[in-house]
Amino acid sequence: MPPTSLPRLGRTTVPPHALGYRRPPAETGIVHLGLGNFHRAHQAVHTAAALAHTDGPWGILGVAGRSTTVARALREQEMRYAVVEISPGRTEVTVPAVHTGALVAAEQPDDVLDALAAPGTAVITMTVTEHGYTFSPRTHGLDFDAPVVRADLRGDAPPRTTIGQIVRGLQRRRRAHATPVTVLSCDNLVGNGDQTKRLVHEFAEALPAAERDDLMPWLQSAVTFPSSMVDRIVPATTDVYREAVAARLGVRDAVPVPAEPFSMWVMEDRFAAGRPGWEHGGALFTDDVEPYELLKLRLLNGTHSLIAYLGALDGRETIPDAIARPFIADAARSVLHDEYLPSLTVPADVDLDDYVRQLFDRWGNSALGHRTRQVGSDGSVKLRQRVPDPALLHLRAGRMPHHLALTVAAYLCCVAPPPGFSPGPQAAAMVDPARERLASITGRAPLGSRAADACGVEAVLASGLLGDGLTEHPAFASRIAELIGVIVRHGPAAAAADAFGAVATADARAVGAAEGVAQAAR
Ligand code: CS2
Repeated sequence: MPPTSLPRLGRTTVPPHALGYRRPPAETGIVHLGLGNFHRAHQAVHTAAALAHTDGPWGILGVAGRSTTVARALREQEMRYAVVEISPGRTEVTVPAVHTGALVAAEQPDDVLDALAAPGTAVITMTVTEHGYTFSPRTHGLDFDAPVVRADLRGDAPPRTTIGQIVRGLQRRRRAHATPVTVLSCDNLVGNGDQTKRLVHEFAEALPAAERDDLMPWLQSAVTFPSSMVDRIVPATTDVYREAVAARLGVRDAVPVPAEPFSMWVMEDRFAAGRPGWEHGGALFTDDVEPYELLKLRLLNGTHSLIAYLGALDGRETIPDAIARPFIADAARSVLHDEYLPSLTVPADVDLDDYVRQLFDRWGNSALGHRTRQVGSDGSVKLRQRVPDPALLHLRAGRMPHHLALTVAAYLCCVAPPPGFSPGPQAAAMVDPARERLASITGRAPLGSRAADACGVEAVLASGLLGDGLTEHPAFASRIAELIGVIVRHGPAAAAADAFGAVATADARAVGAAEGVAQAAR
Protein backbone atom coordinates (compact mmCIF):
# COMPACT_ATOMS: atom_id res chain seq x y z
CA MET A 1 0.00 0.00 0.00
CA PRO A 2 1.25 3.53 -0.76
CA PRO A 3 2.18 5.65 2.29
CA THR A 4 -0.80 7.28 4.02
CA SER A 5 1.12 10.56 4.17
CA LEU A 6 0.34 11.11 0.48
CA PRO A 7 -2.76 13.20 -0.29
CA ARG A 8 -5.80 11.26 -1.42
CA LEU A 9 -6.72 11.51 -5.11
CA GLY A 10 -9.53 14.05 -5.56
CA ARG A 11 -10.61 17.03 -7.66
CA THR A 12 -7.86 19.33 -6.44
CA THR A 13 -5.08 16.78 -6.11
CA VAL A 14 -5.14 15.38 -9.67
CA PRO A 15 -1.99 16.64 -11.36
CA PRO A 16 -3.29 18.57 -14.41
CA HIS A 17 -1.04 16.62 -16.78
CA ALA A 18 -2.89 13.40 -15.86
CA LEU A 19 -6.34 14.77 -16.68
CA GLY A 20 -7.50 14.08 -20.20
CA TYR A 21 -9.21 17.50 -20.43
CA ARG A 22 -9.91 20.62 -18.46
CA ARG A 23 -13.66 20.73 -17.85
CA PRO A 24 -15.05 17.49 -16.41
CA PRO A 25 -18.79 17.23 -17.16
CA ALA A 26 -21.24 18.57 -14.57
CA GLU A 27 -24.38 16.99 -16.01
CA THR A 28 -25.23 13.31 -16.14
CA GLY A 29 -26.22 11.99 -19.57
CA ILE A 30 -25.29 8.36 -19.07
CA VAL A 31 -26.26 5.90 -16.35
CA HIS A 32 -23.91 2.94 -16.31
CA LEU A 33 -24.87 -0.37 -14.68
CA GLY A 34 -21.80 -2.37 -13.59
CA LEU A 35 -19.17 -0.10 -12.04
CA GLY A 36 -16.36 -2.62 -12.46
CA ASN A 37 -12.84 -2.23 -13.77
CA PHE A 38 -13.74 -2.88 -17.39
CA HIS A 39 -16.16 0.05 -17.64
CA ARG A 40 -13.75 2.38 -15.89
CA ALA A 41 -10.89 1.52 -18.26
CA HIS A 42 -12.94 1.35 -21.46
CA GLN A 43 -16.15 3.35 -21.84
CA ALA A 44 -15.06 5.98 -19.31
CA VAL A 45 -11.76 6.51 -21.14
CA HIS A 46 -13.51 6.74 -24.53
CA THR A 47 -15.99 9.21 -23.03
CA ALA A 48 -13.18 11.32 -21.59
CA ALA A 49 -11.56 11.43 -25.02
CA ALA A 50 -14.87 12.39 -26.65
CA LEU A 51 -15.31 15.20 -24.11
CA ALA A 52 -11.77 16.38 -24.63
CA HIS A 53 -12.79 16.98 -28.24
CA THR A 54 -16.28 18.46 -27.68
CA ASP A 55 -17.92 19.42 -24.39
CA GLY A 56 -21.31 17.93 -23.68
CA PRO A 57 -23.70 16.79 -20.94
CA TRP A 58 -22.17 13.34 -20.88
CA GLY A 59 -21.17 12.75 -17.29
CA ILE A 60 -21.58 9.13 -16.18
CA LEU A 61 -23.45 8.03 -13.07
CA GLY A 62 -21.93 4.66 -12.20
CA VAL A 63 -24.07 2.02 -10.51
CA ALA A 64 -22.48 -0.93 -8.72
CA GLY A 65 -24.69 -3.97 -8.10
CA ARG A 66 -23.95 -5.09 -4.57
CA SER A 67 -20.31 -4.38 -3.90
CA THR A 68 -19.73 -1.08 -2.13
CA THR A 69 -15.92 -0.95 -2.50
CA VAL A 70 -15.58 1.02 -5.73
CA ALA A 71 -18.59 3.30 -5.24
CA ARG A 72 -17.50 4.29 -1.72
CA ALA A 73 -13.90 4.85 -2.74
CA LEU A 74 -15.00 6.94 -5.70
CA ARG A 75 -17.20 9.10 -3.49
CA GLU A 76 -14.27 9.59 -1.10
CA GLN A 77 -12.10 10.53 -4.08
CA GLU A 78 -14.68 12.94 -5.57
CA MET A 79 -15.24 10.54 -8.48
CA ARG A 80 -11.59 10.46 -9.50
CA TYR A 81 -9.55 7.31 -10.12
CA ALA A 82 -6.55 6.51 -12.26
CA VAL A 83 -6.16 4.22 -15.27
CA VAL A 84 -2.73 2.61 -15.30
CA GLU A 85 -1.93 1.69 -18.88
CA ILE A 86 0.74 -0.90 -18.74
CA SER A 87 2.98 -2.76 -21.18
CA PRO A 88 6.46 -4.23 -20.65
CA GLY A 89 8.23 -1.08 -21.85
CA ARG A 90 5.92 1.63 -20.63
CA THR A 91 3.50 2.71 -17.88
CA GLU A 92 1.19 5.66 -18.35
CA VAL A 93 -1.24 6.95 -15.73
CA THR A 94 -4.28 9.09 -16.59
CA VAL A 95 -7.40 10.19 -14.71
CA PRO A 96 -10.57 10.03 -16.85
CA ALA A 97 -12.77 12.19 -14.50
CA VAL A 98 -16.08 11.59 -16.26
CA HIS A 99 -18.17 10.23 -13.39
CA THR A 100 -20.70 12.52 -11.79
CA GLY A 101 -21.78 10.06 -9.09
CA ALA A 102 -21.67 6.48 -7.87
CA LEU A 103 -24.56 4.43 -6.47
CA VAL A 104 -24.85 0.92 -5.09
CA ALA A 105 -28.08 -0.67 -6.34
CA ALA A 106 -28.47 -2.89 -3.28
CA GLU A 107 -28.30 0.15 -0.99
CA GLN A 108 -30.01 2.84 -3.07
CA PRO A 109 -32.42 0.98 -5.37
CA ASP A 110 -34.83 3.86 -5.66
CA ASP A 111 -32.12 6.33 -6.62
CA VAL A 112 -31.07 3.95 -9.39
CA LEU A 113 -34.61 3.86 -10.81
CA ASP A 114 -34.81 7.66 -10.55
CA ALA A 115 -31.53 7.96 -12.44
CA LEU A 116 -32.75 5.63 -15.20
CA ALA A 117 -35.91 7.72 -15.44
CA ALA A 118 -34.23 11.15 -15.25
CA PRO A 119 -34.94 13.28 -18.35
CA GLY A 120 -31.21 14.08 -18.70
CA THR A 121 -30.33 10.38 -18.98
CA ALA A 122 -30.03 9.71 -22.70
CA VAL A 123 -28.01 6.49 -22.63
CA ILE A 124 -28.12 3.55 -20.23
CA THR A 125 -24.97 1.49 -20.64
CA MET A 126 -24.14 -1.82 -19.02
CA THR A 127 -21.18 -4.10 -18.29
CA VAL A 128 -22.67 -6.67 -15.96
CA THR A 129 -20.82 -9.72 -17.40
CA GLU A 130 -22.49 -12.61 -19.20
CA HIS A 131 -23.76 -13.85 -15.83
CA GLY A 132 -25.59 -10.59 -15.10
CA TYR A 133 -28.22 -11.08 -17.80
CA THR A 134 -30.13 -13.78 -15.86
CA PHE A 135 -30.29 -16.05 -18.88
CA SER A 136 -32.06 -19.34 -18.39
CA PRO A 137 -29.43 -22.07 -18.67
CA ARG A 138 -31.98 -24.08 -20.66
CA THR A 139 -33.81 -21.70 -23.00
CA HIS A 140 -31.30 -18.87 -23.02
CA GLY A 141 -34.27 -16.52 -22.69
CA LEU A 142 -34.97 -14.77 -19.39
CA ASP A 143 -34.70 -17.20 -16.48
CA PHE A 144 -38.31 -17.21 -15.27
CA ASP A 145 -37.42 -20.10 -12.94
CA ALA A 146 -34.93 -17.99 -10.97
CA PRO A 147 -36.50 -16.78 -7.70
CA VAL A 148 -34.79 -13.41 -8.08
CA VAL A 149 -36.37 -12.86 -11.53
CA ARG A 150 -39.77 -13.93 -10.19
CA ALA A 151 -39.43 -11.52 -7.27
CA ASP A 152 -38.52 -8.67 -9.64
CA LEU A 153 -41.59 -9.45 -11.72
CA ARG A 154 -43.85 -9.41 -8.66
CA GLY A 155 -42.39 -6.01 -7.90
CA ASP A 156 -43.19 -5.95 -4.18
CA ALA A 157 -39.55 -5.14 -3.40
CA PRO A 158 -36.95 -3.11 -5.34
CA PRO A 159 -35.57 -5.00 -8.36
CA ARG A 160 -32.34 -6.93 -7.88
CA THR A 161 -31.62 -8.18 -11.40
CA THR A 162 -30.18 -5.89 -14.07
CA ILE A 163 -33.04 -6.62 -16.47
CA GLY A 164 -35.55 -5.95 -13.66
CA GLN A 165 -33.84 -2.65 -12.83
CA ILE A 166 -33.88 -1.55 -16.45
CA VAL A 167 -37.56 -2.38 -16.94
CA ARG A 168 -38.63 -0.81 -13.64
CA GLY A 169 -36.57 2.29 -14.48
CA LEU A 170 -38.12 2.46 -17.94
CA GLN A 171 -41.62 2.13 -16.46
CA ARG A 172 -40.89 5.09 -14.20
CA ARG A 173 -39.55 7.01 -17.18
CA ARG A 174 -42.58 6.20 -19.30
CA ARG A 175 -44.90 7.46 -16.56
CA ALA A 176 -42.86 10.60 -15.81
CA HIS A 177 -42.20 12.06 -19.25
CA ALA A 178 -41.76 9.23 -21.77
CA THR A 179 -38.67 10.67 -23.46
CA PRO A 180 -36.68 8.22 -25.63
CA VAL A 181 -33.56 6.53 -24.35
CA THR A 182 -30.92 4.06 -25.53
CA VAL A 183 -29.89 0.89 -23.73
CA LEU A 184 -26.36 -0.07 -24.78
CA SER A 185 -24.93 -3.41 -23.71
CA CYS A 186 -21.13 -3.48 -23.55
CA ASP A 187 -20.78 -7.14 -22.59
CA ASN A 188 -19.22 -10.02 -24.49
CA LEU A 189 -22.41 -11.53 -25.93
CA VAL A 190 -23.11 -12.28 -29.58
CA GLY A 191 -25.64 -9.64 -30.72
CA ASN A 192 -25.57 -8.05 -27.26
CA GLY A 193 -28.07 -5.33 -28.24
CA ASP A 194 -30.58 -7.83 -29.63
CA GLN A 195 -30.15 -10.15 -26.65
CA THR A 196 -30.68 -7.30 -24.18
CA LYS A 197 -33.74 -6.14 -26.09
CA ARG A 198 -35.16 -9.67 -26.06
CA LEU A 199 -34.69 -10.08 -22.30
CA VAL A 200 -36.12 -6.61 -21.53
CA HIS A 201 -39.14 -7.30 -23.76
CA GLU A 202 -39.65 -10.75 -22.21
CA PHE A 203 -39.69 -9.20 -18.75
CA ALA A 204 -42.08 -6.42 -19.84
CA GLU A 205 -44.39 -8.93 -21.56
CA ALA A 206 -44.61 -10.95 -18.34
CA LEU A 207 -45.88 -7.97 -16.28
CA PRO A 208 -49.55 -7.80 -15.27
CA ALA A 209 -51.70 -6.87 -18.31
CA ALA A 210 -52.31 -3.22 -17.42
CA GLU A 211 -48.60 -2.53 -16.79
CA ARG A 212 -47.58 -4.44 -19.88
CA ASP A 213 -50.05 -2.64 -22.15
CA ASP A 214 -48.90 0.70 -20.81
CA LEU A 215 -45.21 -0.05 -21.32
CA MET A 216 -44.88 -2.16 -24.46
CA PRO A 217 -45.86 0.31 -27.23
CA TRP A 218 -43.53 2.98 -25.80
CA LEU A 219 -40.75 0.42 -25.31
CA GLN A 220 -41.09 -0.59 -28.94
CA SER A 221 -41.06 2.95 -30.31
CA ALA A 222 -38.84 4.97 -27.96
CA VAL A 223 -36.10 2.68 -26.65
CA THR A 224 -33.26 1.47 -28.87
CA PHE A 225 -30.80 -1.34 -28.18
CA PRO A 226 -27.74 -0.98 -30.44
CA SER A 227 -25.20 -3.79 -30.43
CA SER A 228 -21.57 -3.10 -29.62
CA MET A 229 -18.22 -4.85 -29.58
CA VAL A 230 -15.92 -3.88 -26.74
CA ASP A 231 -12.29 -4.87 -26.33
CA ARG A 232 -9.65 -4.10 -23.75
CA ILE A 233 -7.86 -6.49 -21.42
CA VAL A 234 -8.42 -5.24 -17.88
CA PRO A 235 -7.08 -7.31 -14.98
CA ALA A 236 -8.06 -6.98 -11.34
CA THR A 237 -6.50 -4.17 -9.29
CA THR A 238 -3.60 -4.98 -6.97
CA ASP A 239 -1.23 -2.94 -4.79
CA VAL A 240 1.27 -2.86 -7.65
CA TYR A 241 -1.06 -0.46 -9.47
CA ARG A 242 -1.83 1.59 -6.35
CA GLU A 243 1.92 2.04 -5.96
CA ALA A 244 2.31 2.99 -9.63
CA VAL A 245 -0.25 5.78 -9.14
CA ALA A 246 1.49 6.96 -5.95
CA ALA A 247 4.87 7.00 -7.71
CA ARG A 248 3.67 8.79 -10.82
CA LEU A 249 0.96 11.15 -9.57
CA GLY A 250 2.02 11.56 -5.92
CA VAL A 251 -1.49 10.71 -4.65
CA ARG A 252 -3.26 7.79 -3.00
CA ASP A 253 -5.86 6.06 -5.16
CA ALA A 254 -7.65 3.12 -3.51
CA VAL A 255 -9.26 1.95 -6.76
CA PRO A 256 -7.02 2.45 -9.78
CA VAL A 257 -7.65 0.29 -12.86
CA PRO A 258 -4.84 -1.46 -14.74
CA ALA A 259 -5.31 -1.91 -18.47
CA GLU A 260 -3.39 -2.81 -21.59
CA PRO A 261 -2.70 -0.01 -24.12
CA PHE A 262 -5.02 -1.60 -26.73
CA SER A 263 -8.66 -0.49 -26.72
CA MET A 264 -11.37 -0.98 -29.34
CA TRP A 265 -15.09 -0.15 -29.44
CA VAL A 266 -17.37 -0.72 -32.41
CA MET A 267 -21.10 -0.02 -32.24
CA GLU A 268 -24.27 0.55 -34.21
CA ASP A 269 -25.28 4.18 -34.45
CA ARG A 270 -28.88 3.77 -33.26
CA PHE A 271 -29.14 6.21 -30.36
CA ALA A 272 -32.65 7.40 -29.53
CA ALA A 273 -31.63 10.57 -27.67
CA GLY A 274 -28.10 11.49 -28.74
CA ARG A 275 -24.70 10.27 -27.59
CA PRO A 276 -21.20 11.57 -26.88
CA GLY A 277 -18.88 11.99 -29.87
CA TRP A 278 -17.23 8.66 -29.07
CA GLU A 279 -15.70 8.54 -32.55
CA HIS A 280 -13.32 11.26 -31.33
CA GLY A 281 -12.12 8.78 -28.72
CA GLY A 282 -11.42 6.17 -31.39
CA ALA A 283 -14.78 4.32 -31.41
CA LEU A 284 -16.01 3.04 -34.73
CA PHE A 285 -19.65 3.30 -35.86
CA THR A 286 -21.05 0.78 -38.31
CA ASP A 287 -24.37 -0.57 -39.57
CA ASP A 288 -23.21 -4.11 -39.07
CA VAL A 289 -21.39 -4.81 -35.85
CA GLU A 290 -21.74 -8.59 -35.97
CA PRO A 291 -18.56 -9.35 -37.96
CA TYR A 292 -16.55 -7.37 -35.38
CA GLU A 293 -18.31 -9.12 -32.51
CA LEU A 294 -17.69 -12.57 -33.91
CA LEU A 295 -14.07 -11.74 -34.73
CA LYS A 296 -13.46 -10.63 -31.15
CA LEU A 297 -15.63 -13.16 -29.32
CA ARG A 298 -14.10 -16.08 -31.14
CA LEU A 299 -10.47 -15.16 -31.94
CA LEU A 300 -9.82 -13.27 -28.70
CA ASN A 301 -12.30 -14.56 -26.12
CA GLY A 302 -12.62 -18.13 -27.40
CA THR A 303 -8.87 -18.61 -27.63
CA HIS A 304 -8.44 -16.81 -24.30
CA SER A 305 -10.63 -19.47 -22.62
CA LEU A 306 -8.47 -22.28 -23.98
CA ILE A 307 -5.28 -20.51 -22.82
CA ALA A 308 -6.79 -19.93 -19.36
CA TYR A 309 -7.99 -23.52 -18.79
CA LEU A 310 -4.86 -25.22 -20.15
CA GLY A 311 -2.75 -22.69 -18.25
CA ALA A 312 -4.57 -23.24 -14.96
CA LEU A 313 -4.29 -27.03 -15.33
CA ASP A 314 -0.59 -26.55 -16.01
CA GLY A 315 -0.24 -24.54 -12.79
CA ARG A 316 0.20 -21.14 -14.51
CA GLU A 317 -1.09 -18.18 -12.57
CA THR A 318 -1.19 -15.67 -15.41
CA ILE A 319 -2.15 -15.60 -19.09
CA PRO A 320 1.36 -14.43 -20.13
CA ASP A 321 2.88 -17.34 -18.16
CA ALA A 322 0.44 -19.70 -19.87
CA ILE A 323 1.01 -18.49 -23.44
CA ALA A 324 4.79 -18.69 -22.84
CA ARG A 325 4.38 -22.49 -22.69
CA PRO A 326 4.95 -23.72 -26.25
CA PHE A 327 2.19 -26.35 -26.09
CA ILE A 328 -0.35 -23.71 -25.04
CA ALA A 329 0.79 -21.25 -27.72
CA ASP A 330 0.49 -24.05 -30.32
CA ALA A 331 -2.99 -25.02 -29.11
CA ALA A 332 -4.02 -21.34 -29.18
CA ARG A 333 -2.77 -21.01 -32.76
CA SER A 334 -4.61 -24.16 -33.82
CA VAL A 335 -7.96 -23.27 -32.29
CA LEU A 336 -7.70 -19.74 -33.63
CA HIS A 337 -6.64 -20.50 -37.20
CA ASP A 338 -8.22 -23.89 -37.84
CA GLU A 339 -11.45 -23.76 -35.84
CA TYR A 340 -12.50 -20.18 -35.05
CA LEU A 341 -11.29 -18.37 -38.16
CA PRO A 342 -13.22 -20.50 -40.70
CA SER A 343 -16.40 -19.71 -38.74
CA LEU A 344 -16.39 -15.97 -39.43
CA THR A 345 -15.97 -13.25 -42.02
CA VAL A 346 -13.16 -10.84 -41.23
CA PRO A 347 -14.39 -7.21 -41.52
CA ALA A 348 -12.90 -5.50 -44.58
CA ASP A 349 -11.04 -2.85 -42.57
CA VAL A 350 -9.30 -5.37 -40.29
CA ASP A 351 -5.83 -6.57 -41.28
CA LEU A 352 -6.06 -10.16 -40.09
CA ASP A 353 -2.33 -10.88 -39.82
CA ASP A 354 -1.86 -7.73 -37.84
CA TYR A 355 -4.89 -8.47 -35.63
CA VAL A 356 -3.64 -11.98 -34.81
CA ARG A 357 -0.08 -10.78 -34.21
CA GLN A 358 -1.46 -8.18 -31.81
CA LEU A 359 -3.52 -10.82 -30.01
CA PHE A 360 -0.43 -12.88 -29.23
CA ASP A 361 1.41 -9.74 -28.10
CA ARG A 362 -1.53 -8.75 -25.91
CA TRP A 363 -1.79 -12.18 -24.28
CA GLY A 364 1.95 -12.13 -23.76
CA ASN A 365 1.90 -8.73 -21.95
CA SER A 366 3.78 -9.95 -18.90
CA ALA A 367 3.62 -6.55 -17.18
CA LEU A 368 -0.14 -6.88 -16.95
CA GLY A 369 -0.32 -10.12 -14.97
CA HIS A 370 -3.85 -11.01 -16.17
CA ARG A 371 -4.79 -14.13 -14.23
CA THR A 372 -5.91 -17.45 -15.64
CA ARG A 373 -8.48 -17.70 -12.84
CA GLN A 374 -10.07 -14.39 -13.95
CA VAL A 375 -10.47 -15.44 -17.58
CA GLY A 376 -11.48 -18.96 -16.52
CA SER A 377 -14.24 -17.75 -14.20
CA ASP A 378 -17.91 -17.91 -15.30
CA GLY A 379 -17.05 -20.37 -18.09
CA SER A 380 -20.58 -21.79 -17.97
CA VAL A 381 -21.95 -18.48 -19.27
CA LYS A 382 -18.94 -17.43 -21.35
CA LEU A 383 -18.28 -20.61 -23.35
CA ARG A 384 -21.80 -20.62 -24.72
CA GLN A 385 -21.02 -17.35 -26.51
CA ARG A 386 -17.75 -18.70 -27.87
CA VAL A 387 -17.80 -22.44 -28.61
CA PRO A 388 -21.11 -23.93 -29.88
CA ASP A 389 -21.65 -22.09 -33.18
CA PRO A 390 -18.13 -22.66 -34.55
CA ALA A 391 -18.19 -26.26 -33.24
CA LEU A 392 -21.49 -26.94 -34.99
CA LEU A 393 -20.21 -25.48 -38.23
CA HIS A 394 -17.34 -28.00 -38.29
CA LEU A 395 -19.39 -30.94 -37.04
CA ARG A 396 -22.08 -30.38 -39.68
CA ALA A 397 -19.36 -30.32 -42.33
CA GLY A 398 -18.13 -33.70 -41.03
CA ARG A 399 -15.00 -32.35 -39.28
CA MET A 400 -14.19 -32.85 -35.61
CA PRO A 401 -13.13 -29.52 -33.98
CA HIS A 402 -10.52 -31.11 -31.71
CA HIS A 403 -9.38 -27.87 -30.07
CA LEU A 404 -12.90 -26.72 -29.28
CA ALA A 405 -13.42 -30.14 -27.68
CA LEU A 406 -10.17 -29.54 -25.80
CA THR A 407 -11.49 -26.16 -24.59
CA VAL A 408 -14.59 -27.83 -23.10
CA ALA A 409 -12.56 -30.74 -21.70
CA ALA A 410 -10.11 -28.40 -19.98
CA TYR A 411 -12.98 -26.27 -18.66
CA LEU A 412 -14.75 -29.29 -17.16
CA CYS A 413 -11.51 -30.56 -15.61
CA CYS A 414 -11.14 -27.14 -13.93
CA VAL A 415 -14.66 -26.62 -12.56
CA ALA A 416 -16.18 -30.12 -12.41
CA PRO A 417 -13.05 -32.20 -11.79
CA PRO A 418 -13.44 -35.95 -12.29
CA PRO A 419 -13.26 -38.03 -9.09
CA GLY A 420 -9.75 -38.18 -7.68
CA PHE A 421 -8.41 -35.48 -10.01
CA SER A 422 -7.10 -32.27 -8.51
CA PRO A 423 -6.97 -29.42 -11.04
CA GLY A 424 -4.72 -27.24 -8.88
CA PRO A 425 -5.12 -23.92 -7.08
CA GLN A 426 -5.73 -21.69 -10.13
CA ALA A 427 -8.66 -23.84 -11.27
CA ALA A 428 -9.96 -24.16 -7.71
CA ALA A 429 -10.07 -20.36 -7.48
CA MET A 430 -12.27 -20.01 -10.60
CA VAL A 431 -15.73 -18.77 -9.76
CA ASP A 432 -18.58 -20.29 -11.74
CA PRO A 433 -22.33 -20.05 -11.13
CA ALA A 434 -22.74 -23.60 -12.50
CA ARG A 435 -20.24 -25.32 -10.19
CA GLU A 436 -22.96 -26.88 -8.03
CA ARG A 437 -25.19 -27.80 -10.94
CA LEU A 438 -22.26 -29.41 -12.76
CA ALA A 439 -21.21 -31.26 -9.61
CA SER A 440 -24.70 -32.69 -9.21
CA ILE A 441 -24.73 -33.85 -12.84
CA THR A 442 -21.24 -35.31 -12.78
CA GLY A 443 -21.99 -36.84 -9.36
CA ARG A 444 -24.48 -39.10 -11.15
CA ALA A 445 -22.24 -39.83 -14.15
CA PRO A 446 -18.64 -39.03 -13.22
CA LEU A 447 -16.46 -37.52 -15.93
CA GLY A 448 -13.38 -39.33 -17.16
CA SER A 449 -14.02 -42.54 -15.24
CA ARG A 450 -13.12 -44.40 -18.41
CA ALA A 451 -11.34 -42.86 -21.37
CA ALA A 452 -14.15 -43.32 -23.86
CA ASP A 453 -16.98 -42.93 -21.37
CA ALA A 454 -18.97 -40.01 -22.69
CA CYS A 455 -22.05 -40.33 -20.44
CA GLY A 456 -20.95 -37.68 -17.98
CA VAL A 457 -20.12 -35.27 -20.78
CA GLU A 458 -23.36 -36.09 -22.62
CA ALA A 459 -25.29 -35.36 -19.43
CA VAL A 460 -23.46 -32.05 -19.05
CA LEU A 461 -24.22 -31.08 -22.67
CA ALA A 462 -27.84 -32.23 -22.28
CA SER A 463 -28.15 -29.84 -19.34
CA GLY A 464 -27.94 -26.99 -21.84
CA LEU A 465 -24.43 -25.82 -20.91
CA LEU A 466 -23.53 -25.19 -24.56
CA GLY A 467 -27.02 -24.79 -26.01
CA ASP A 468 -29.01 -27.50 -27.75
CA GLY A 469 -27.31 -28.17 -31.09
CA LEU A 470 -24.27 -30.06 -29.82
CA THR A 471 -26.32 -32.82 -28.22
CA GLU A 472 -27.07 -34.01 -31.77
CA HIS A 473 -23.38 -34.77 -32.22
CA PRO A 474 -22.49 -37.53 -29.73
CA ALA A 475 -19.04 -37.80 -31.33
CA PHE A 476 -18.26 -34.35 -29.92
CA ALA A 477 -19.14 -35.51 -26.38
CA SER A 478 -16.99 -38.64 -26.91
CA ARG A 479 -14.05 -36.55 -28.05
CA ILE A 480 -14.40 -34.26 -25.00
CA ALA A 481 -14.55 -37.35 -22.76
CA GLU A 482 -11.41 -38.81 -24.38
CA LEU A 483 -9.53 -35.56 -23.86
CA ILE A 484 -10.70 -35.38 -20.23
CA GLY A 485 -9.27 -38.89 -19.83
CA VAL A 486 -5.93 -37.75 -21.26
CA ILE A 487 -5.83 -34.67 -19.01
CA VAL A 488 -6.58 -36.78 -15.94
CA ARG A 489 -4.01 -39.46 -16.73
CA HIS A 490 -1.24 -37.53 -18.48
CA GLY A 491 -1.87 -33.80 -18.02
CA PRO A 492 -2.85 -30.86 -20.22
CA ALA A 493 0.26 -30.95 -22.44
CA ALA A 494 -0.53 -34.55 -23.44
CA ALA A 495 -4.14 -33.60 -24.17
CA ALA A 496 -2.99 -30.70 -26.36
CA ALA A 497 -0.63 -33.10 -28.18
CA ASP A 498 -3.50 -35.54 -28.64
CA ALA A 499 -5.71 -32.80 -30.17
CA PHE A 500 -2.84 -31.68 -32.35
CA GLY A 501 -2.04 -35.24 -33.44
CA ALA A 502 -5.67 -35.90 -34.35
CA VAL A 503 -5.71 -32.80 -36.55
CA ALA A 504 -2.49 -33.92 -38.27
CA THR A 505 -3.89 -37.43 -38.84
CA ALA A 506 -7.13 -36.03 -40.26
CA ASP A 507 -5.12 -33.72 -42.53
CA ALA A 508 -2.96 -36.62 -43.72
CA ARG A 509 -6.10 -38.65 -44.42
CA ALA A 510 -7.64 -35.78 -46.35
CA VAL A 511 -4.45 -35.38 -48.41
CA GLY A 512 -4.38 -39.16 -48.97
CA ALA A 513 -8.01 -39.14 -50.09
CA ALA A 514 -7.40 -36.20 -52.42
CA GLU A 515 -4.37 -37.96 -53.90
CA GLY A 516 -6.45 -41.12 -54.32
CA VAL A 517 -9.09 -39.13 -56.18
CA ALA A 518 -6.41 -37.52 -58.33
CA GLN A 519 -4.80 -40.90 -59.12
CA ALA A 520 -8.14 -42.45 -59.97
CA ALA A 521 -8.80 -39.56 -62.30
CA ARG A 522 -5.52 -40.09 -64.14
C1 CS2 B 1 -11.73 -12.56 -21.23
C2 CS2 B 1 -12.26 -11.15 -21.45
O1 CS2 B 1 -12.39 -12.99 -19.02
C3 CS2 B 1 -12.55 -13.30 -20.20
O2 CS2 B 1 -13.31 -14.18 -20.55
O3 CS2 B 1 -11.69 -13.25 -22.42
O4 CS2 B 1 -12.56 -10.49 -20.28
C4 CS2 B 1 -11.26 -10.32 -22.28
O5 CS2 B 1 -10.12 -10.01 -21.53
C5 CS2 B 1 -11.91 -9.05 -22.75
O6 CS2 B 1 -13.10 -9.37 -23.42
C6 CS2 B 1 -10.97 -8.28 -23.66
O7 CS2 B 1 -11.67 -7.32 -24.32
